[in-house]
Amino acid sequence: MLTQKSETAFNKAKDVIPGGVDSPVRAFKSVEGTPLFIEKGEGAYLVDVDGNRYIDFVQSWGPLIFGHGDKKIEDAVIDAVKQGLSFGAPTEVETKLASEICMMFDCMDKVRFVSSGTEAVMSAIRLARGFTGRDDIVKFEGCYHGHSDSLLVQAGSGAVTFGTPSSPGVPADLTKHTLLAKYNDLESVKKCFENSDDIACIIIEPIAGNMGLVPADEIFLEGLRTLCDKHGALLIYDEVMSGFRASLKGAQGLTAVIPDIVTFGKVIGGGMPVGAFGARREIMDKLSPDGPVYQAGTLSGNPIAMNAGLASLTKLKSIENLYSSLEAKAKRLTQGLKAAANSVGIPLQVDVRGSMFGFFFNANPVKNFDDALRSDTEMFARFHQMMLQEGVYLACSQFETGFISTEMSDEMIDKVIEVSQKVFKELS
Ligand code: KE4
Repeated sequence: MLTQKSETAFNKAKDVIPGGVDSPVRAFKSVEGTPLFIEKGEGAYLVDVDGNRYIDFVQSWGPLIFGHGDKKIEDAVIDAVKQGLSFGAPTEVETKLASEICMMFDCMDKVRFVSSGTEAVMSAIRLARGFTGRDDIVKFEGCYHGHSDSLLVQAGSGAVTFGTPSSPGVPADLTKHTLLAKYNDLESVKKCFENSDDIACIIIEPIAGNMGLVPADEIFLEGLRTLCDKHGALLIYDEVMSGFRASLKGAQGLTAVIPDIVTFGKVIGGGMPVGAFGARREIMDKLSPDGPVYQAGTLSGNPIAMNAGLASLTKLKSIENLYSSLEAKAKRLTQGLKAAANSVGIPLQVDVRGSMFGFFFNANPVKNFDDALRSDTEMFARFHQMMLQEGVYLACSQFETGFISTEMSDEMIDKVIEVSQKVFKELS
């Protein structure tokens, strides 16, 4: 693939945007080569400024479950734009989307919209602290919940890719309230409750996607629920990534353990900037203007984004067996990659949850962040670069998750597997 125009564009971008990107993971720092500048998306494909086409397993890091240029979502946005871009006043479409979401989750009577996953999680933490009157929170090594100060501690995703899990600029005075536990390790969580009687909440990605794909064990989630009930803390599921991706109900479609607060993002906006957080009435009514916990946003519930989200959600609900067919494709891909790698002696751990898939260059199963860090990131970087040369656009970090969209056919998946056979052979 010739990528001269991307290289030129990247050099220009670096003059006026830090690192040339508006979000660090896009800089390709943990893999080789120059980030591609994208001209357009078409169904399952991306087209870069040099005219190269790639099958897109990133889908804007999750939102585009229907691929690029979905007609229903596009039409909803175009119709909404004709009414005006933003009013800073309530609109009925916000109520419609809120009702659609609340009726899907037993734990949710109300939901509030914001403009990003970071904002949703930051607000959920403040709400949990306000509701319980406590200051400490428990998070897990390797989980990423956006870049608000309290949570940028031993984060996954971009932060760990750069090997700077706890970012400069975050006051120690703040992060002393953030207790770290080990994913899938209940003893480490019990220790947090021994060390603090001021824990407002536990926040977890119930299906971790920011250390690579690492699902929580059911017995582990049950243990978290029991600990929260015993100590009067709230359980927050961060489903910004897994929401509407692992199943129609996200992780909650796959576990019997019910959280107190849920956060969303990505798919819920259909590709537009949307985040959300919801809970039962007694918790949500603590929020301003009815309650004392302040939270606000100029473009929160923006009608264009709401219409995109509503079109996305309506379509998700209308397709029979949507997630079983997406999961079948995720399994087809990962089993094919595993067989191709193993056939030349390269160990590969793979896993799927609905339309989410992950793989680790690792000889052992990955159950937590320490396991994930033992993966061969050098091998990952070379694999990523060689697959890109063959027109396959994978997440540019070992500590991310891949996605299947409805626009991907078995033939496309089989072609990717065929390409990987060649690449693994060269790598071995
Ligand atoms: P945003 O603020 O990026 O919309 O959402 C933050 C967030 C919160 N919670 C979870 C579980 C998330 O995965 C994210 C964001 N995910 C990353 C990709 N792993 C976004 C990509 C990026 O940072 O550019």
